[in-house]
Amino acid sequence: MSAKEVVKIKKCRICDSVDLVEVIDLGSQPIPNGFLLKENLKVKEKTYPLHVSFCNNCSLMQLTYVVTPKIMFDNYLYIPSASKTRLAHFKSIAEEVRSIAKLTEKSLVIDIGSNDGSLLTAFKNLGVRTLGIDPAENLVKVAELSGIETVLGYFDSKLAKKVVRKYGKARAISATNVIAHIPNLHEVLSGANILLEDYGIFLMQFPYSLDLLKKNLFDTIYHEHLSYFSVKSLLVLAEKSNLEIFDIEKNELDGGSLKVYWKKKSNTKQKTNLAGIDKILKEEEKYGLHTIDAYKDFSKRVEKLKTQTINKLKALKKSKKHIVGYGAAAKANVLLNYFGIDSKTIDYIVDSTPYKQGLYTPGSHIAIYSEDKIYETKPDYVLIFAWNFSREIMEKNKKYKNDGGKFIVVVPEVQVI
Ligand code: JHZ
Repeated sequence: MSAKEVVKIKKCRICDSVDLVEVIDLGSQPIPNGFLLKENLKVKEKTYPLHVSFCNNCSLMQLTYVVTPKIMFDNYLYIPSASKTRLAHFKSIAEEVRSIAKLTEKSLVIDIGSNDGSLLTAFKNLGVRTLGIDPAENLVKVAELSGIETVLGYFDSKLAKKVVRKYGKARAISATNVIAHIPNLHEVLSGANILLEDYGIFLMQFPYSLDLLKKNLFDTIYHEHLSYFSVKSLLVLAEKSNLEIFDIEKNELDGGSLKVYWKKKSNTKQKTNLAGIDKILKEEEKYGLHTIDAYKDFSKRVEKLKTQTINKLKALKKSKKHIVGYGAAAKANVLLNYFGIDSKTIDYIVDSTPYKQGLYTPGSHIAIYSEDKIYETKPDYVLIFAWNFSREIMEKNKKYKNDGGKFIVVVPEVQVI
Protein backbone atom coordinates (compact mmCIF):
# COMPACT_ATOMS: atom_id res chain seq x y z
CA MET A 1 0.00 0.00 0.00
CA SER A 2 1.63 3.22 -1.12
CA ALA A 3 1.59 6.16 1.28
CA LYS A 4 0.00 8.39 -1.32
CA GLU A 5 -2.92 6.07 -2.01
CA VAL A 6 -4.36 6.21 1.49
CA VAL A 7 -4.14 8.79 4.25
CA LYS A 8 -5.08 8.48 7.91
CA ILE A 9 -7.15 11.46 9.08
CA LYS A 10 -5.76 13.53 11.95
CA LYS A 11 -8.81 15.67 12.66
CA CYS A 12 -12.55 15.79 12.03
CA ARG A 13 -13.44 16.81 8.47
CA ILE A 14 -16.22 19.10 9.72
CA CYS A 15 -15.09 20.70 12.98
CA ASP A 16 -11.29 20.07 13.01
CA SER A 17 -11.48 18.43 16.45
CA VAL A 18 -8.76 15.90 17.19
CA ASP A 19 -11.05 14.12 19.65
CA LEU A 20 -11.71 11.19 17.31
CA VAL A 21 -12.35 7.69 18.60
CA GLU A 22 -12.22 4.60 16.45
CA VAL A 23 -15.50 2.69 16.81
CA ILE A 24 -15.76 0.18 13.95
CA ASP A 25 -13.19 -2.00 12.17
CA LEU A 26 -14.27 -3.83 9.01
CA GLY A 27 -10.74 -4.99 8.25
CA SER A 28 -8.74 -4.24 5.13
CA GLN A 29 -10.68 -4.56 1.87
CA PRO A 30 -10.32 -3.84 -1.84
CA ILE A 31 -12.22 -0.75 -3.08
CA PRO A 32 -15.92 -1.70 -3.31
CA ASN A 33 -16.38 -0.97 -7.01
CA GLY A 34 -13.04 -2.51 -7.97
CA PHE A 35 -14.57 -5.28 -10.13
CA LEU A 36 -12.01 -7.50 -11.85
CA LEU A 37 -11.41 -8.88 -15.31
CA LYS A 38 -10.92 -12.65 -15.44
CA GLU A 39 -7.26 -12.25 -16.47
CA ASN A 40 -6.56 -10.21 -13.33
CA LEU A 41 -7.92 -12.73 -10.83
CA LYS A 42 -4.42 -14.06 -10.13
CA VAL A 43 -2.93 -10.60 -9.51
CA LYS A 44 -2.75 -9.72 -5.80
CA GLU A 45 -5.40 -7.08 -5.09
CA LYS A 46 -4.66 -3.93 -3.15
CA THR A 47 -6.63 -3.58 0.06
CA TYR A 48 -7.17 -0.51 2.22
CA PRO A 49 -8.23 -0.29 5.88
CA LEU A 50 -11.95 0.17 6.45
CA HIS A 51 -12.16 1.70 9.92
CA VAL A 52 -14.64 4.22 11.28
CA SER A 53 -14.03 7.01 13.77
CA PHE A 54 -16.52 9.08 15.74
CA CYS A 55 -15.95 12.76 16.45
CA ASN A 56 -16.68 13.46 20.08
CA ASN A 57 -17.20 17.14 19.30
CA CYS A 58 -19.61 17.38 16.32
CA SER A 59 -20.67 13.67 16.20
CA LEU A 60 -19.59 13.09 12.61
CA MET A 61 -19.02 9.40 11.95
CA GLN A 62 -16.21 9.21 9.37
CA LEU A 63 -13.68 6.86 7.84
CA THR A 64 -10.32 6.81 9.57
CA TYR A 65 -8.47 6.15 6.31
CA VAL A 66 -9.14 8.05 3.08
CA VAL A 67 -8.29 6.41 -0.24
CA THR A 68 -7.30 8.85 -3.01
CA PRO A 69 -10.51 9.65 -4.96
CA LYS A 70 -8.77 9.10 -8.32
CA ILE A 71 -8.36 5.40 -7.49
CA MET A 72 -12.09 5.02 -6.87
CA PHE A 73 -13.82 7.40 -9.24
CA ASP A 74 -11.84 8.13 -12.44
CA ASN A 75 -13.40 5.03 -13.98
CA TYR A 76 -16.66 4.15 -12.22
CA LEU A 77 -18.91 1.13 -12.77
CA TYR A 78 -21.92 2.07 -10.63
CA ILE A 79 -24.86 3.68 -12.45
CA PRO A 80 -28.08 4.84 -10.76
CA SER A 81 -30.21 3.98 -13.79
CA ALA A 82 -29.94 0.25 -12.98
CA SER A 83 -32.94 0.64 -10.65
CA LYS A 84 -36.47 1.75 -11.52
CA THR A 85 -37.04 2.68 -7.87
CA ARG A 86 -34.11 5.10 -7.98
CA LEU A 87 -35.23 6.59 -11.30
CA ALA A 88 -38.74 7.16 -9.92
CA HIS A 89 -37.16 8.86 -6.91
CA PHE A 90 -35.12 11.12 -9.21
CA LYS A 91 -38.31 12.15 -11.01
CA SER A 92 -39.88 13.16 -7.70
CA ILE A 93 -36.72 15.10 -6.72
CA ALA A 94 -36.80 17.02 -10.01
CA GLU A 95 -40.46 17.93 -9.53
CA GLU A 96 -39.90 18.99 -5.95
CA VAL A 97 -36.90 21.17 -6.82
CA ARG A 98 -38.84 22.76 -9.69
CA SER A 99 -41.52 23.79 -7.26
CA ILE A 100 -39.24 25.03 -4.42
CA ALA A 101 -36.73 26.84 -6.67
CA LYS A 102 -39.48 28.05 -9.05
CA LEU A 103 -37.60 26.78 -12.08
CA THR A 104 -38.43 28.12 -15.54
CA GLU A 105 -37.09 27.12 -18.96
CA LYS A 106 -34.32 29.71 -18.47
CA SER A 107 -33.13 28.20 -15.17
CA LEU A 108 -29.90 26.24 -15.04
CA VAL A 109 -29.80 23.10 -12.85
CA ILE A 110 -26.36 21.68 -12.05
CA ASP A 111 -25.91 18.17 -10.70
CA ILE A 112 -22.71 17.37 -8.80
CA GLY A 113 -21.70 13.73 -9.24
CA SER A 114 -24.05 13.51 -12.21
CA ASN A 115 -22.92 9.97 -13.13
CA ASP A 116 -24.76 8.75 -16.26
CA GLY A 117 -27.04 11.82 -16.28
CA SER A 118 -30.08 10.01 -14.81
CA LEU A 119 -31.16 12.78 -12.43
CA LEU A 120 -30.51 15.53 -14.98
CA THR A 121 -32.60 13.66 -17.54
CA ALA A 122 -35.53 13.99 -15.12
CA PHE A 123 -34.84 17.76 -14.91
CA LYS A 124 -34.44 18.02 -18.66
CA ASN A 125 -37.84 16.37 -19.11
CA LEU A 126 -39.27 19.27 -17.10
CA GLY A 127 -37.91 21.67 -19.70
CA VAL A 128 -35.05 23.31 -17.76
CA ARG A 129 -31.38 23.76 -18.75
CA THR A 130 -29.01 21.20 -17.25
CA LEU A 131 -25.30 20.68 -16.67
CA GLY A 132 -23.56 17.74 -15.05
CA ILE A 133 -20.24 17.63 -13.20
CA ASP A 134 -18.55 14.25 -12.69
CA PRO A 135 -15.00 12.92 -12.42
CA ALA A 136 -15.59 9.55 -14.13
CA GLU A 137 -14.42 9.78 -17.71
CA ASN A 138 -16.34 6.66 -18.80
CA LEU A 139 -19.63 7.99 -17.37
CA VAL A 140 -19.23 11.51 -18.75
CA LYS A 141 -19.18 9.87 -22.20
CA VAL A 142 -22.35 7.89 -21.38
CA ALA A 143 -24.13 11.05 -20.14
CA GLU A 144 -23.09 13.05 -23.21
CA LEU A 145 -24.42 10.27 -25.46
CA SER A 146 -27.82 10.64 -23.82
CA GLY A 147 -27.73 14.40 -24.38
CA ILE A 148 -26.63 15.59 -20.93
CA GLU A 149 -23.75 18.06 -21.20
CA THR A 150 -21.23 17.23 -18.49
CA VAL A 151 -18.04 18.84 -17.21
CA LEU A 152 -15.34 16.32 -16.31
CA GLY A 153 -13.82 17.00 -12.91
CA TYR A 154 -13.93 16.85 -9.11
CA PHE A 155 -16.16 19.61 -7.76
CA ASP A 156 -14.54 22.39 -5.72
CA SER A 157 -14.55 26.21 -5.67
CA LYS A 158 -12.02 26.40 -8.52
CA LEU A 159 -14.21 24.29 -10.78
CA ALA A 160 -17.29 26.28 -9.65
CA LYS A 161 -15.65 29.53 -10.85
CA LYS A 162 -14.81 27.94 -14.19
CA VAL A 163 -18.39 26.72 -14.62
CA VAL A 164 -19.88 30.14 -13.75
CA ARG A 165 -17.62 31.81 -16.35
CA LYS A 166 -18.78 29.45 -19.09
CA TYR A 167 -22.40 28.62 -18.18
CA GLY A 168 -23.56 31.27 -15.68
CA LYS A 169 -25.03 30.66 -12.22
CA ALA A 170 -27.42 27.87 -11.22
CA ARG A 171 -30.95 28.29 -9.94
CA ALA A 172 -30.64 24.86 -8.37
CA ILE A 173 -27.80 22.51 -7.53
CA SER A 174 -28.37 18.86 -6.72
CA ALA A 175 -25.98 16.32 -5.25
CA THR A 176 -27.40 12.86 -4.60
CA ASN A 177 -25.17 10.19 -3.05
CA VAL A 178 -22.00 12.14 -3.62
CA ILE A 179 -21.40 14.51 -0.69
CA ALA A 180 -20.30 11.64 1.56
CA HIS A 181 -17.66 10.83 -1.07
CA ILE A 182 -15.95 14.25 -1.01
CA PRO A 183 -13.02 14.78 1.38
CA ASN A 184 -13.27 18.58 1.71
CA LEU A 185 -16.84 19.48 2.66
CA HIS A 186 -16.04 23.17 3.21
CA GLU A 187 -14.85 23.37 -0.40
CA VAL A 188 -18.15 21.86 -1.60
CA LEU A 189 -20.14 24.53 0.22
CA SER A 190 -17.95 27.41 -0.92
CA GLY A 191 -18.15 26.04 -4.48
CA ALA A 192 -21.95 25.86 -4.22
CA ASN A 193 -22.04 29.42 -2.89
CA ILE A 194 -20.11 30.59 -5.96
CA LEU A 195 -22.36 28.63 -8.30
CA LEU A 196 -25.76 29.55 -6.87
CA GLU A 197 -27.97 32.44 -7.93
CA ASP A 198 -28.93 34.68 -4.98
CA TYR A 199 -32.27 32.92 -4.52
CA GLY A 200 -31.16 29.51 -5.71
CA ILE A 201 -31.28 26.27 -3.71
CA PHE A 202 -28.84 23.44 -3.16
CA LEU A 203 -30.26 19.97 -2.47
CA MET A 204 -28.08 17.23 -1.03
CA GLN A 205 -29.22 13.67 -0.44
CA PHE A 206 -27.31 10.86 1.26
CA PRO A 207 -27.95 7.86 3.54
CA TYR A 208 -28.72 8.91 7.11
CA SER A 209 -26.44 7.72 9.92
CA LEU A 210 -29.38 7.21 12.30
CA ASP A 211 -30.88 4.63 9.90
CA LEU A 212 -27.46 3.07 9.37
CA LEU A 213 -27.14 2.41 13.09
CA LYS A 214 -30.77 1.49 13.79
CA LYS A 215 -31.01 -0.96 10.87
CA ASN A 216 -27.50 -2.51 11.01
CA LEU A 217 -26.64 -1.18 7.55
CA PHE A 218 -22.95 -1.89 8.10
CA ASP A 219 -22.36 -2.78 4.43
CA THR A 220 -22.96 0.85 3.42
CA ILE A 221 -19.68 1.61 5.19
CA TYR A 222 -17.03 1.54 2.48
CA HIS A 223 -14.06 3.48 1.16
CA GLU A 224 -16.22 5.70 -1.07
CA HIS A 225 -18.26 6.96 1.89
CA LEU A 226 -16.00 9.18 3.95
CA SER A 227 -18.78 10.80 6.03
CA TYR A 228 -21.93 9.38 7.67
CA PHE A 229 -23.92 12.48 8.55
CA SER A 230 -26.07 13.21 11.56
CA VAL A 231 -28.17 16.38 11.63
CA LYS A 232 -26.02 17.61 14.52
CA SER A 233 -22.87 17.38 12.39
CA LEU A 234 -24.60 19.06 9.44
CA LEU A 235 -25.56 22.03 11.57
CA VAL A 236 -21.93 22.45 12.65
CA LEU A 237 -20.89 22.29 8.98
CA ALA A 238 -23.48 24.95 8.10
CA GLU A 239 -22.14 27.34 10.78
CA LYS A 240 -18.79 27.32 9.03
CA SER A 241 -20.13 28.25 5.60
CA ASN A 242 -21.92 31.00 3.67
CA LEU A 243 -24.86 28.70 3.16
CA GLU A 244 -27.63 27.80 5.58
CA ILE A 245 -29.85 24.73 5.90
CA PHE A 246 -33.49 25.70 5.46
CA ASP A 247 -35.08 22.25 5.60
CA ILE A 248 -34.27 18.59 6.18
CA GLU A 249 -36.51 15.69 5.16
CA LYS A 250 -36.20 11.96 5.67
CA ASN A 251 -37.07 9.32 3.08
CA GLU A 252 -36.77 5.54 2.72
CA LEU A 253 -34.29 5.35 -0.18
CA ASP A 254 -31.13 3.26 0.37
CA GLY A 255 -32.31 2.13 3.78
CA GLY A 256 -33.11 5.68 4.92
CA SER A 257 -31.77 8.92 3.49
CA LEU A 258 -31.78 12.61 4.32
CA LYS A 259 -32.62 15.37 1.92
CA VAL A 260 -30.91 18.55 3.05
CA TYR A 261 -31.90 21.88 1.51
CA TRP A 262 -29.44 24.80 1.53
CA LYS A 263 -29.75 28.46 0.58
CA LYS A 264 -27.46 31.47 0.79
CA LYS A 265 -27.36 33.09 4.23
CA SER A 266 -28.17 36.39 2.50
CA ASN A 267 -31.43 34.92 1.12
CA THR A 268 -34.05 35.88 3.71
CA LYS A 269 -36.99 35.22 1.36
CA GLN A 270 -36.72 31.44 1.80
CA LYS A 271 -38.18 30.48 5.20
CA THR A 272 -36.38 27.99 7.41
CA ASN A 273 -38.24 24.99 8.86
CA LEU A 274 -36.70 25.29 12.33
CA ALA A 275 -39.32 23.08 13.98
CA GLY A 276 -38.85 20.28 11.43
CA ILE A 277 -35.07 20.31 11.79
CA ASP A 278 -35.30 20.39 15.57
CA LYS A 279 -37.66 17.39 15.56
CA ILE A 280 -35.09 15.23 13.74
CA LEU A 281 -32.32 16.48 16.02
CA LYS A 282 -34.39 15.41 19.05
CA GLU A 283 -34.84 11.92 17.54
CA GLU A 284 -31.06 11.67 17.22
CA GLU A 285 -30.60 12.68 20.86
CA LYS A 286 -33.23 10.18 22.00
CA TYR A 287 -31.43 7.34 20.20
CA GLY A 288 -28.06 8.41 21.61
CA LEU A 289 -26.59 9.13 18.16
CA HIS A 290 -24.28 11.75 19.64
CA THR A 291 -22.74 9.31 22.10
CA ILE A 292 -20.03 6.79 21.47
CA ASP A 293 -21.98 3.90 23.04
CA ALA A 294 -24.45 3.81 20.13
CA TYR A 295 -21.54 3.05 17.76
CA LYS A 296 -20.01 0.43 20.02
CA ASP A 297 -23.38 -1.36 20.34
CA PHE A 298 -23.78 -1.21 16.56
CA SER A 299 -20.38 -2.81 16.12
CA LYS A 300 -21.40 -5.69 18.41
CA ARG A 301 -24.64 -6.23 16.46
CA VAL A 302 -22.66 -6.45 13.22
CA GLU A 303 -20.50 -9.22 14.72
CA LYS A 304 -23.66 -11.12 15.66
CA LEU A 305 -25.06 -10.69 12.15
CA LYS A 306 -21.80 -12.05 10.73
CA THR A 307 -22.06 -15.25 12.80
CA GLN A 308 -25.76 -15.70 12.02
CA THR A 309 -25.23 -15.24 8.28
CA ILE A 310 -22.25 -17.56 8.09
CA ASN A 311 -24.10 -20.24 10.07
CA LYS A 312 -27.17 -20.00 7.87
CA LEU A 313 -25.16 -20.24 4.64
CA LYS A 314 -23.04 -23.11 6.01
CA ALA A 315 -26.17 -25.08 6.90
CA LEU A 316 -27.59 -24.58 3.40
CA LYS A 317 -24.34 -25.65 1.75
CA LYS A 318 -24.20 -28.72 3.98
CA SER A 319 -27.54 -29.78 2.57
CA LYS A 320 -26.13 -29.24 -0.95
CA LYS A 321 -28.22 -26.18 -1.79
CA HIS A 322 -27.23 -23.88 -4.64
CA ILE A 323 -27.02 -20.24 -3.60
CA VAL A 324 -26.48 -17.27 -5.90
CA GLY A 325 -26.44 -13.51 -5.29
CA TYR A 326 -28.58 -10.67 -6.66
CA GLY A 327 -27.04 -7.22 -7.15
CA ALA A 328 -23.25 -6.80 -7.43
CA ALA A 329 -23.60 -3.62 -5.41
CA ALA A 330 -20.68 -1.92 -3.68
CA LYS A 331 -22.31 -2.98 -0.41
CA ALA A 332 -22.35 -6.62 -1.61
CA ASN A 333 -18.58 -6.53 -1.71
CA VAL A 334 -18.31 -5.15 1.81
CA LEU A 335 -20.55 -7.91 3.13
CA LEU A 336 -18.76 -10.67 1.21
CA ASN A 337 -15.30 -9.49 2.17
CA TYR A 338 -16.08 -8.77 5.81
CA PHE A 339 -17.97 -12.04 6.29
CA GLY A 340 -15.34 -13.98 4.32
CA ILE A 341 -17.83 -15.41 1.80
CA ASP A 342 -16.64 -16.34 -1.70
CA SER A 343 -17.43 -18.45 -4.77
CA LYS A 344 -17.36 -21.65 -2.69
CA THR A 345 -20.65 -20.47 -1.16
CA ILE A 346 -22.14 -18.13 -3.78
CA ASP A 347 -22.07 -19.70 -7.26
CA TYR A 348 -22.43 -16.37 -9.07
CA ILE A 349 -24.10 -12.97 -8.79
CA VAL A 350 -26.54 -11.45 -11.26
CA ASP A 351 -26.66 -7.74 -11.97
CA SER A 352 -28.50 -5.61 -14.51
CA THR A 353 -25.57 -3.19 -14.96
CA PRO A 354 -24.01 -4.02 -18.35
CA TYR A 355 -20.59 -2.70 -17.21
CA LYS A 356 -20.43 -5.19 -14.33
CA GLN A 357 -21.47 -8.30 -16.29
CA GLY A 358 -18.57 -10.54 -17.26
CA LEU A 359 -16.43 -9.18 -14.39
CA TYR A 360 -15.66 -10.66 -10.95
CA THR A 361 -16.30 -9.24 -7.49
CA PRO A 362 -13.26 -7.68 -5.77
CA GLY A 363 -11.82 -9.84 -3.00
CA SER A 364 -14.37 -12.67 -3.21
CA HIS A 365 -13.89 -13.33 -6.96
CA ILE A 366 -17.49 -14.29 -7.75
CA ALA A 367 -18.52 -14.15 -11.44
CA ILE A 368 -21.19 -11.61 -12.45
CA TYR A 369 -23.87 -12.45 -15.02
CA SER A 370 -27.01 -10.84 -16.40
CA GLU A 371 -30.22 -11.38 -14.46
CA ASP A 372 -31.68 -14.12 -16.69
CA LYS A 373 -28.93 -16.51 -15.54
CA ILE A 374 -31.08 -17.50 -12.53
CA TYR A 375 -33.69 -18.91 -14.92
CA GLU A 376 -31.02 -21.01 -16.64
CA THR A 377 -29.51 -22.59 -13.52
CA LYS A 378 -32.55 -22.40 -11.17
CA PRO A 379 -30.67 -22.00 -7.85
CA ASP A 380 -32.39 -23.02 -4.59
CA TYR A 381 -31.65 -19.67 -2.94
CA VAL A 382 -31.04 -16.12 -4.20
CA LEU A 383 -29.31 -13.87 -1.67
CA ILE A 384 -30.37 -10.29 -2.37
CA PHE A 385 -27.31 -8.15 -1.68
CA ALA A 386 -29.07 -5.01 -2.96
CA TRP A 387 -31.49 -5.10 0.03
CA ASN A 388 -32.49 -1.50 -0.68
CA PHE A 389 -34.20 -2.79 -3.82
CA SER A 390 -35.55 -6.10 -2.42
CA ARG A 391 -39.11 -5.17 -3.31
CA GLU A 392 -38.23 -4.24 -6.90
CA ILE A 393 -36.11 -7.38 -7.34
CA MET A 394 -38.71 -9.76 -5.88
CA GLU A 395 -41.48 -8.16 -7.91
CA LYS A 396 -39.44 -8.57 -11.08
CA ASN A 397 -38.63 -12.22 -10.26
CA LYS A 398 -42.03 -13.55 -9.20
CA LYS A 399 -41.55 -16.46 -11.58
CA TYR A 400 -38.45 -17.64 -9.71
CA LYS A 401 -40.42 -17.64 -6.44
CA ASN A 402 -43.49 -19.25 -7.99
CA ASP A 403 -41.28 -22.03 -9.37
CA GLY A 404 -40.15 -22.85 -5.82
CA GLY A 405 -37.08 -20.59 -5.42
CA LYS A 406 -36.36 -18.77 -2.15
CA PHE A 407 -34.87 -15.35 -1.43
CA ILE A 408 -32.50 -14.59 1.44
CA VAL A 409 -31.88 -11.11 2.81
CA VAL A 410 -29.32 -10.71 5.60
CA VAL A 411 -29.45 -6.97 6.34
CA PRO A 412 -30.86 -5.75 8.75
CA GLU A 413 -31.37 -9.39 9.85
CA VAL A 414 -31.16 -12.87 8.36
CA GLN A 415 -34.45 -13.72 6.68
CA VAL A 416 -35.58 -16.37 4.20
CA ILE A 417 -38.52 -15.22 2.08
P1 JHZ B 1 -27.09 0.19 -5.30
C1 JHZ B 1 -23.86 2.86 -4.82
O1 JHZ B 1 -23.81 1.79 -3.90
C2 JHZ B 1 -22.54 3.57 -4.84
P2 JHZ B 1 -24.33 0.38 -4.28
C3 JHZ B 1 -22.54 4.95 -4.26
N1 JHZ B 1 -21.29 5.13 -3.60
C4 JHZ B 1 -23.60 5.20 -3.26
O2 JHZ B 1 -23.49 6.13 -2.51
C5 JHZ B 1 -24.76 4.28 -3.19
O3 JHZ B 1 -24.94 3.69 -4.45
C6 JHZ B 1 -26.06 4.86 -2.75
C7 JHZ B 1 -28.23 -4.01 -9.24
N2 JHZ B 1 -29.65 -4.27 -9.52
O4 JHZ B 1 -27.79 1.17 -6.15
C8 JHZ B 1 -27.72 -2.71 -9.80
C9 JHZ B 1 -29.99 -5.34 -10.35
O5 JHZ B 1 -29.12 -6.07 -10.82
O6 JHZ B 1 -27.81 -0.24 -4.10
C10 JHZ B 1 -26.62 -2.36 -8.84
O7 JHZ B 1 -25.40 -2.95 -9.24
N3 JHZ B 1 -31.30 -5.53 -10.63
C11 JHZ B 1 -22.69 5.95 -5.36
O8 JHZ B 1 -23.46 -0.17 -5.36
C12 JHZ B 1 -27.06 -2.99 -7.52
O9 JHZ B 1 -28.04 -3.96 -7.84
C13 JHZ B 1 -32.30 -4.74 -10.13
O10 JHZ B 1 -33.48 -4.99 -10.41
O11 JHZ B 1 -24.48 -0.40 -3.05
C14 JHZ B 1 -27.69 -1.98 -6.59
O12 JHZ B 1 -26.73 -1.10 -6.16
C15 JHZ B 1 -31.92 -3.66 -9.26
C16 JHZ B 1 -32.97 -2.79 -8.67
C17 JHZ B 1 -30.59 -3.46 -8.99
O13 JHZ B 1 -25.74 0.83 -4.92
